[in-house]
Amino acid sequence: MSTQFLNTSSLPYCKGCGHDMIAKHSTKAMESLGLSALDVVMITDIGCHGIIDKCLNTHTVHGLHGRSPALGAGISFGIENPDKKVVVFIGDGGATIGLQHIMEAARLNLNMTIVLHNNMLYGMTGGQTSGLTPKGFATTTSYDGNPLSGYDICALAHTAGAAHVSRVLGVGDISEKFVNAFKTDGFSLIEVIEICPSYGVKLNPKRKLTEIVESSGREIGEWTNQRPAYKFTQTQKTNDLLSKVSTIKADFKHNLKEPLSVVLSGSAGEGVQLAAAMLSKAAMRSGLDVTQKGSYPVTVGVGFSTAELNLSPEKINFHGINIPDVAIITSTDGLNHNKKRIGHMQKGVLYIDSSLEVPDTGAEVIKYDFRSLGAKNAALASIVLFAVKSQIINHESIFKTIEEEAAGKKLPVDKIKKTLGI
Ligand SMILES: Cc1ncc(C[n+]2csc(CCOP(=O)(O)OP(=O)(O)O)c2C)c(N)n1
Ligand code: SF4
Repeated sequence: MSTQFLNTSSLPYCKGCGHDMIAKHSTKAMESLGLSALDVVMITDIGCHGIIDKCLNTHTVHGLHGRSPALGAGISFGIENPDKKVVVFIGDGGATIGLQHIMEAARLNLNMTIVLHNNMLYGMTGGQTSGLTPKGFATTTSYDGNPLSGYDICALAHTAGAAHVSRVLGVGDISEKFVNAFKTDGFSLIEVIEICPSYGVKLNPKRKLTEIVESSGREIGEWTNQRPAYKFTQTQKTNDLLSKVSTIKADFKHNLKEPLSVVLSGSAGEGVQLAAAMLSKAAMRSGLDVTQKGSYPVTVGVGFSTAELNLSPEKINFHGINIPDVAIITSTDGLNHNKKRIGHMQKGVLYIDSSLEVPDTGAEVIKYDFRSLGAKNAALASIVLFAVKSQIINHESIFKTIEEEAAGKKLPVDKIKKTLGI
């Protein structure tokens, strides 16, 4: 296993960027603690500091802006081996955006370290003020100096309950400061005050880091809380979530030679998603692989309801559907929601309620009066008709699925059988 954490000494930052020194000294600290690269999960955030990922030999995860502490927390919860380390790299911008995530990790005293790259502005997007920009520090959104004080993140994390918090000037070899943070049992945060030459230096010429920190009323130092690190105490653990997923035994056969995409669409409240689920499960018990995705407005009781299904004799690696092979439309809402892509169908089949005007399409059109069975039964009737006409799966597999999976829902199976003559 590699004991070297960085795979290059030429890091991808602008010349003189404080991030360079943090990357080198923090990884030097990990090496000096005898950690091996694969003992460490590094979670990086959005921002210039985050482009370090590719230079690390550790496990790396790149988070959304401000969310790397939440990812770190999740990983920390899941790690049982105390010899593994969770280290989060974040900028002052990300720390502002995700402040609550940092506070929660500190409050719980989770086993993880946050390395806060405080260059006092948003580097990657052009030098804007962040919530940690000190009072008086000039940025591209406050040329005359920030009129407000930045958050004192060390005080916040300390009062939230962090085991170890430190504020360090990014000058000289600070690897020992990192050692103190990394060897903490519980939550540690190390705020390194550093500078971005591209914006910070240009906008604040001749200012020294020490003077910037002092004039903003902040102290360099470390603060501790004597309290135990968070321990996961839940007694009934689920080790493998997949083991809880029931498997469907294939007790029917299918006639599908290649993947088929199906869009079923009608109106909200008319059982479209349930019918799609019955079709999915019937296809699965016929030995097919299936994906199902539902979409409907946030106001779930009105408007369209669309289900997108992929049925395949092989493993499905991509579940997106642009132009479907089969469209099944049971109401005006469903038609309006899918008119455009039905118009793009050059082949395939459109099953459509006979009350609807058939749009221009290259698909074969099969009309049926699904709604004559009642609006709430139209979607179910349509998938049965699809099974009967296409012969891809045996329609009996749908009735068997309903019997086993939706018995309590009193679906009108007999009525559908009678109407369709099966
Ligand atoms: C939620 C969110 N808001 C804004 C952005 C745009 N954005 C990308 S990088 C960045 C600045 C990053 O600054 P900082 O976190 O201090 O890191 P630095 O670039 O200084 O290392 C911003 C605002 C984003 N990606 N996500
Ligand atoms: S823009 Fe600033 S923070 Fe980003 S790499 Fe360059 S010097 Fe560093």
